[in-house]
Amino acid sequence: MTDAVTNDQWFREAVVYQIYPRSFQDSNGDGIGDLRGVIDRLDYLQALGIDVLWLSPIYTSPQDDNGYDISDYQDIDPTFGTLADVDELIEQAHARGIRLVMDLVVNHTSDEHPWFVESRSSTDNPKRDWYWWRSPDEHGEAPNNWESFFSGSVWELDETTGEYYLHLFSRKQPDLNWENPEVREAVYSMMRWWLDRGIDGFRMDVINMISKITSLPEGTPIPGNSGLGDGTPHFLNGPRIHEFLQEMHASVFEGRAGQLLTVGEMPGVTVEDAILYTDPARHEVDMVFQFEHVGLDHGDHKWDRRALDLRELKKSLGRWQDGLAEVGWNSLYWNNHDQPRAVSRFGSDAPEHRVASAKLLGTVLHVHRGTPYVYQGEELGMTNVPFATSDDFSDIESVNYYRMAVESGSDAESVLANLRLGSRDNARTPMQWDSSEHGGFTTGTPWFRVNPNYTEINAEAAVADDDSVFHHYRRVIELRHTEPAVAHGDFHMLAADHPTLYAFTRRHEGVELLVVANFSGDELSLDVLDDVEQWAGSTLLLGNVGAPASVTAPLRAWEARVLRR
Ligand code: TEU
Ligand code: CA
Repeated sequence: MTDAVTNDQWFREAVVYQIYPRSFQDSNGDGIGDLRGVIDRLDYLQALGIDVLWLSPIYTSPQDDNGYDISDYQDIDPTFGTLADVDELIEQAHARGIRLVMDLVVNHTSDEHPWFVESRSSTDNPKRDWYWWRSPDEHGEAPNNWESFFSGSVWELDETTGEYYLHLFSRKQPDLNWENPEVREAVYSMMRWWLDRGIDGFRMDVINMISKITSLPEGTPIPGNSGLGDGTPHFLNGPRIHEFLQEMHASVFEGRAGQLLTVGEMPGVTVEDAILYTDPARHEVDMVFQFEHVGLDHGDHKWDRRALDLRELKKSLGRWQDGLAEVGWNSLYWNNHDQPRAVSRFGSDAPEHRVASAKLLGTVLHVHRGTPYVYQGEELGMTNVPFATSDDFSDIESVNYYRMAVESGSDAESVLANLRLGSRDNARTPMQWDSSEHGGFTTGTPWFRVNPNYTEINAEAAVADDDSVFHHYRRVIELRHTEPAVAHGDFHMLAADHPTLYAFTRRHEGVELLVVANFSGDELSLDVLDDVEQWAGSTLLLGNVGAPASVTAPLRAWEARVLRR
């Protein structure tokens, strides 16, 4: 830790690794990853050099959305293990200098959570107001036209009382009513309970959706979408969101010893919002996950995919770097359990380019200013999956989209093509540990088929090969720990208009770093940079395709270099 970092900004030098427990490592042969499996792989994570582990949800859940539908916040789903396993994981992680961050899913619960079971039982139940109940409109239909993130209306008619409840995600994920102070206190007390148990913070699921405009106004109609509309302006970054987050901070985090981490997942967040959310003086969250750069290859709707223009990517990420330069802090990610695989999306998964482009992506991302996140398998250059038919998909979002799109007359083949590019299932196939059956993920039948390329792309092979994507990630993570300019330097984008060169500098206390990366399979001269000759005598800190002829020589296919002077 350098003097430049105050104790509560420790995360500037940290790298986070995300585990999707269901797909990480099965330990008991039931085909589903579990906590024992995570504990068994801690040495692997320590070798990679990460500082923080973020676990996707492991709480009791009907698994309608793979655990993002929680029916008991203070117990563990038997699929994953027990509370005693979590205690052991905390202890074993801490023993290796790794902090543990848990997923916090409190925009909604499962419909099987006792709170909702009570709430739906009658209109005068004390917990009725814990969720969003509304009478049918004057035509006996849903209270408004909002479209759910998982297709269809956000409203579900409940037979018991003849009223509708709101669910922004699946009908098994009813939204909690944060207007009710009892709801907020129940959540805060649950969070305190987890921190008391020894965890080191929370990744807060869709946390910028908890404050809604309480009149729930109609959304702007979505063309061709059977009467549904876009409700997002009425629940993203809503009127009381900052108040709620400050209250949470005061009630849960204030005065706690230790180095905690809070990251808010915030679809639709702007740079201006993020400055407010992450300004340390405002006591809301340490950083946010923003979605701008992962929306650049979407058309009007998530499922209309279009080619990514590198200039757009640089413009977007560059704006976030500039916007949070003085106040606040960025999260940096290409991948998580909701996104297709980075190497297939931003790099190239063609056999001749996969390794180089995966390393390039790691280099570029990790040398930005912000806290980088590695999603399981990214450090191996795991790719998208060759899904053949609609039956190969598992995720509720993909399955619903396919059904609805085909029902409403879309061509099944083009729907499938969109799914192959954009489905969250690309990220959710099991971790590829070795070349044995099912990639060493399970001795039983895996809940989801392993990507057939596991025979070549797997952790055992990568750890044994000093030139692998794994060791490159290890080196770039180490760079954040050893080179203060990576964690603390300023950021300056270069050649913003160039279609294939990603180049920027970082400056800190008399040291300057230059990152140059060739996002193409063609050779690329660095002459497009104004003063490239000034870097001729600089040191090559990190490269990805073997020693270059000189530090300023033309970049080979998918080559990236980090120079220091
Ligand atoms: O995701 C929130 C979210 O808005 C999207 O990333 C979502 O995955 C999808 O792209 C909608 O089109 C979070 C979780 O990360 C996700 O896994 C959950 O399904 C969702 O919230 C509900 O809890
Ligand atoms: Ca298991």
